[in-house]
Amino acid sequence: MFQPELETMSREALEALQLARLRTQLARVYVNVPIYRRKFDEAGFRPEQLETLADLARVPFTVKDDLREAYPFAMFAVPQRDIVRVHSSSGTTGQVSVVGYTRGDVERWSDLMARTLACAGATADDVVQVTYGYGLFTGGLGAHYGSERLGAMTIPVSGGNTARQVQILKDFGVTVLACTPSYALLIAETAASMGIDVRELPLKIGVFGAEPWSEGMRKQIEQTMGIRAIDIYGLSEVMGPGVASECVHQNGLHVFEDHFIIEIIDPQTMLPVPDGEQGEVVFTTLTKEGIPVIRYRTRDISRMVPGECACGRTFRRMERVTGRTDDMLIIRGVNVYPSQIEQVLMGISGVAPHYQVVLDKRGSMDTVEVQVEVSPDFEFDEIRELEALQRKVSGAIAATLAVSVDVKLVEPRAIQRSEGKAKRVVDLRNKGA
Ligand code: DLL
Repeated sequence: MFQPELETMSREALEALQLARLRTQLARVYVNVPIYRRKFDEAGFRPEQLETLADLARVPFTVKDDLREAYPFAMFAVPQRDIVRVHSSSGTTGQVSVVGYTRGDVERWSDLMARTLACAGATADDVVQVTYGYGLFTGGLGAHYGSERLGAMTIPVSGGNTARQVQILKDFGVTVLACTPSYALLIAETAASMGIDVRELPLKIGVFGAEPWSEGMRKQIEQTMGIRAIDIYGLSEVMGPGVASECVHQNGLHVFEDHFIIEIIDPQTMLPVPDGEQGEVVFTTLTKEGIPVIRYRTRDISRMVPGECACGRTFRRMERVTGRTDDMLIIRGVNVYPSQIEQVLMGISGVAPHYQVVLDKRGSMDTVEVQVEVSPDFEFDEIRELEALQRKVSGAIAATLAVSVDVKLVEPRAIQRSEGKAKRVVDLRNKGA
């Protein structure tokens, strides 16, 4: 563990720490951030009314639109001269949210990312290839600072140029790869085409995140690369990567609760769900100075994992994020996340882990088509086998998700590869508009 005294704190001590930090944080944002003052006033809440952690339920939520309206800097809680770094969310539509870090924030973030890497089993002896993008995206610099803080040899490659990624992986004796899970697959695929078997390289750990991925995808990556693949989670608005991470037991992601309070709510009623049930993840930052967020609705769907973890960390665990409420498809009344479709596909031999869900319109009817590549060794010209495989895939989706969708098998490499976050849903419904 990178900070064992903090990571194994008793729940009692942890909750006392959270309460003290929460009080300070609420008082600070009330004084320094007009948007929070207005929201608290409208809700009739004053920071000094917070007596227990449960009182947090009385504090208004913060949503993405608050940050968008505050674009670029209106939610910063410190004078601009105290900000030493800016990142932004990777929002593809509309205004992005901009986040600012004080020197102290960068310090704490580095610690939390060192914690994340240690959680994954990395030490100062490791060689870490940082393949998350460097830039406004938080992935690259976040992992970079954490790796240096851990004392590992850090290779700042950033994303892209996949053949070079493979070369470095091999030549530099890389032991830890940090990138999105979908890019890890592309790296493995590219290595194979270069005649390199990743399983024979020193690589042993992957710290993968920034997009939803299924257990099936994990197995696939672990087998193809001969590594342990660890799920790491975070978001720019809350800090970047380093909010929660799996440990080597790979059973839920430990939320770094000394810095973040997690709540799971029902997105319709906005009330907490019963313990262990699925809902929208909400975070409150306890130590962030630049841009603290209070009860920030992430739109990510998860649930808390009950029980203690064998690793000894006392931080509670959240289950892998299934998807975002924005990405949820409603197919003939059934709610489906792309990652659930992925999980089904991963269990079928003959198809490759490359897929896209295409939404379109036929007349006034919405249509959903799952496009998935057949495995490279599959005979694409064998029409009968192709049809059989197609029936198998749609049958498996219908059986598991209780919804029937059109399935189109495509040739190997027909689905566009991504060097960062994979695009799983393609929406063609308004293409003419
Ligand atoms: O993706 C931060 C990050 C970088 C996390 C590198 C992990 C590794 P954003 O670009 O702001 O920040 O996107 C945040 O990505 O709300 C989730 O929807 C999704 N996401 C992040 N990690 C995971 C994960 C970074 N492990 C948004 N599983 C979040 C599923 C994830 N979804």
